[in-house]
Amino acid sequence: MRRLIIAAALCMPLATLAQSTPAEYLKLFDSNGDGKVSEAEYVAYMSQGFYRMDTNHDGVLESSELPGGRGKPITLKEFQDNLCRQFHQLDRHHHGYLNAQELTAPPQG
Ligand SMILES: [Ca+2]
Ligand SMILES: [Ca+2]
Repeated sequence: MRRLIIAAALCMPLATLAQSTPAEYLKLFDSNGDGKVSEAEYVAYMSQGFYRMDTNHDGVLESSELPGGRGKPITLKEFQDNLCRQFHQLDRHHHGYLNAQELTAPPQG
């Protein structure tokens, strides 16, 4: 649970939500332009936050690289596993893709 909170804190791209429409937001993720977001696209986009914070590029966010300089180290694999779980939570219709509405829906507990 704690790890999910950390992952959420790392998801800086969400901040762009405030100044763009759901359709514009979806385009940030939709690298193949088919109008929907696959799991791979979701993970690739959200992983940018990890890469930005991994200042020594070793594939692990150490405590010193985490917000506030504290917390449990997290590997890229753990981070992306969390993103996959988030993707499936957002994919309400379970068709393997997110539309703009699903992508921008508030997370369910
Ligand atoms: Ca796509
Ligand atoms: Ca690192």
